[in-house]
This record gives sequence, C-alpha cells and structure tokens, in this order.
Amino acid sequence: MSDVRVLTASEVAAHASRDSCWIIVHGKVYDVTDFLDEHPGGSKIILKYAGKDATEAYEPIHPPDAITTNLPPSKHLGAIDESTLVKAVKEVTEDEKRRQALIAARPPLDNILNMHDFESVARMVLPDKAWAYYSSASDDEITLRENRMAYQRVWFRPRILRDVSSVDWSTTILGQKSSLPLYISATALGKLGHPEGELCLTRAAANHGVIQMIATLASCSFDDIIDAAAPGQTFFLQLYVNRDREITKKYVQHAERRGVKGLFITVDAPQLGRREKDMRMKFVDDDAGAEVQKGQDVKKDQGVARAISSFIDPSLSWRDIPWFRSITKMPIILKGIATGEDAVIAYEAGVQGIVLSNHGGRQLDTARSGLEVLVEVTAALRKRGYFPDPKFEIYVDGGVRRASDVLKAIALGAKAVGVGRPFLYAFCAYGQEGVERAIQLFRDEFEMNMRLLGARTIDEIVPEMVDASSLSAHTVLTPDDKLFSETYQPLSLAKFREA
Ligand code: 173
Repeated sequence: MSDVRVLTASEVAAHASRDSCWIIVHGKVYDVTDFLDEHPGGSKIILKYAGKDATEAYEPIHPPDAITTNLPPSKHLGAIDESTLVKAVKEVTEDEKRRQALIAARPPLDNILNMHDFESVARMVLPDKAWAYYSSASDDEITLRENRMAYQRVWFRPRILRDVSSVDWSTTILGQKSSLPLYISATALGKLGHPEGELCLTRAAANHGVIQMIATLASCSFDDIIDAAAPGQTFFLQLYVNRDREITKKYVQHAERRGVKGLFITVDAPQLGRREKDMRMKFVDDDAGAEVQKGQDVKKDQGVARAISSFIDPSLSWRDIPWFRSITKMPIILKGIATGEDAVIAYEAGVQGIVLSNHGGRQLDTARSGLEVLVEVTAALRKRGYFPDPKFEIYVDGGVRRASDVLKAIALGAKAVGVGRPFLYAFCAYGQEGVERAIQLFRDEFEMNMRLLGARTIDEIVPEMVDASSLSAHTVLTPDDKLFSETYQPLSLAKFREA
C-alpha cells in the first residue's frame, strides 16, 4: 500500500499513558489503548513500553502475527520512521556480563555426552527468566522428578547370542518414517532461550529424519517453521483449543493444507499448572509486591506461561471429538491421557492415538509417570480387545533422557516417545548444532543398547525384555540418579525484601 502513514518517534512518544497508549512492534505503530485490559499478560507490561518500541519484549512470547490478529485494522496506525528512533543504548548488567562469559566458556560440543549435559549447560547460559520458565514444574515438582525415577524402576531382561551385527532403530509414527523411535515434542516460547527459537529444531530435524511437533505457542510462527522445512519433512501439530472454535478450525485446516501429518490435542491443561519457579521469577522481575497488594493487574504474578494461556478453553470435552473429526482428515491424537479408563474412552471415540503424558510434570503434581500409566493402559485396552491395534498408537513422554528409556517404553507397548526439554536445552545451549548432537547421541545409545538387549529391530523389542514389576511400587526406594540430581534445581522459598 502506498498510503501507509509514517510516524515519527516523538509522535508515538506523545501517547504514553493509559488514556492513549501507542506502541511500536516490528516497525509498525499500534494504538493499544482499548486493548490494555484485554491483554492476557496484563496491562502493566504494555504500559511499560507505552510510546516506545516494544519489539524486544514482544518477540519471544508472541507469534509474529499476534498483534495484527488481535487488533482491528483501525488501530494499525502506520509505520515508524526508523531514522527518528533513538536506539536505546542497553546497559549491560553484571548478570548479563557473567552470562556472556559463561556462553564463551561453554564445554565444546563434543564434550557433551548425554542429555543431562545439555541441561546443565542450558541452566548456566540461559537468562534467568527463560530457565525458570522451561525448567519449572507444578507445585512440589514431585511428578517432574518421578518422570525420571519411573524409568529406574524398570529393569532389562536382555537376550544374548542373537547376531546383532546390524541393528535398525528406525520406525514409523502415524505411518510416517522416523529415523528414531522418538519425536521432538512441543515446547513453547523457544525464543526466550535462543534468537532463532524453534527453527533450530526444524533444521536439525530435517537433517536427521526426525519428526518435529510444532507447539501452538511456539515463538516462531507456524508458517515460519513450515517455510524453513526441507522437502518432504514431517511435522505434527500440538493444539491448544481456543474458546473461539473458529480460530481453532482455521488454524487446524491451515496446518492440514500445509502438510502437517498429525493433530495432537492437548487434553491435560484446562488450566495451566502453578509453576512456582516461573511465578517467583516474575515477581522478582517486575519488582511487584506493592501493586499486587493493591489488587491491580493481578495477572502479573502468574509467570510467563499462565499469562499467555487464557485463550485455552477449559470447557473442552469428549463431546468435542466428533467436531474435530469433522474439520480435519489428519490423524487425531489426545495428548495427556493418564488412566486406563480414559484410554478406553479415547479408543472408542475413534481417535488414532494417545500420548500418556503429565505435561513434563507441569500440570497435576503427583500425577503418575507416563511409563507407569502405559502398563495400566495396555492392560485396559487388551482386556477389551483394543490392544494391540496398528491403527491406534500409544506414545509416552516425560523424563526421557536415554535411548534405554525409550526401549523400556517400547517394550511395554509404546510406538514411540516424545522428547521435549532435552532438545529445547540442546538448542538453547548450542543452537541447531546442539540439537543435531543430541540426535546423534540418542542414535549412538540406540545402537549400543539394542545390541546389548538382543533386539535387531524395533519389532524385536518385546515385553519379556523388561521387568516392570516394581514400576508402580511408589514407596520402594529408588536409586538416585546423580546426573539428574545435579541438574535438578531445588525450589526456593519466598525471599525477604532487601532491608
Ligand atoms: O507447559 C507449558 O508451559 C505450556 O504448555 C504452555 C501453555 C500456555 C502458554 C505457554 C506455555
């Protein structure tokens, strides 16, 4: 358009109050006055940037088109005359200097030998807010830790003398080829931790034949991710269902047109869990206290995720499944099943699969691990003649750090597993190369573990290869995983103000 209005920085700066609030995002000027109270993250954060360029704060937590889809065109005021913008010289804090020094001193990538290494590097090099958001889990984080422990309560029964000179760990997931029996699970807000965000995953996945599940709340837009794909690259989509079903319908149908091969509907988050590490970080960051007590803008104490999750529809129910079936031909998978009962309902509802998941320990605390639920689910399905069924796939996620974990899940009936945080930490710490290294490490572990287990192909991994008899014995002392304990950061208590 040729009639785009061009505004100067001082014109914008004149609108820096609650009564008239303009902001600049990606070179465009918006009047957000009427939107202030509707902003899911609260008005205060917008007012902080009133009359100014908000791009840097906006970027990691909003898909690029969030502002254009939420504001009517009349509020799109025009373009900013970049020459009038005084680039704020950012003061580099001591913390930031320390962080930069740590980034420079990271272990060389070939010294990274497992997923725990990525996590420990990410913890050191991530901005505090990003680490708090990614690493946090709900309440006492018992489920987060249990997700690791559960794998240690399953033991192998390896078979010998089977000529394991060649082993093949490739498989199919929803009929799609996958070089490994795992997929990259959805994690939100990738740009909090790396400027290229989820594209690091996309490019690495392309080079290694791994399937990426795109998150509804990825920092990169859906189209940016698909545009970056290699020809024929496979994607799944994780879906948060909007209260406005038209938005969801459009989003799902757009994804299908762009070639997405599976719709993973998240069913364990009608409300987001309270992740106290994340919440506490917000408090510290916003220097809250006073105003919260006055009852204004209470939204800011929620942490990043809760602040942007208000669009999620808590009324979602089994009755909606036929509607999803009517809007898409993609396979439908329910992500977040936690009992045999619900697995049976899901099967009877005609979906193509389920993910046994507790959302990385971020939702209902003391929910059981997906691995433990798997045993219950296969038994419940089998009893009704629903398992095994090649048209109904079962996945597990949460706590997977080793190929041996994956092999245990497969032995107990999973088709594949989801891996979320380890790939996230890999790109936060080392970008695309980190993710490629992570995939390579999994591959090395698959080769060794399959040989040692006596399974040459995924089909040869059978229930008899594991002893899961103590899996649901929650009171039995479990071995402590030192690698995990080293990376696990304890919760902290409320801090006194500086006297
Ligand atoms: O686990 C999460 O943090 C998550 O799923 C989420 C949900 C809403 C907004 C951002 C992240």
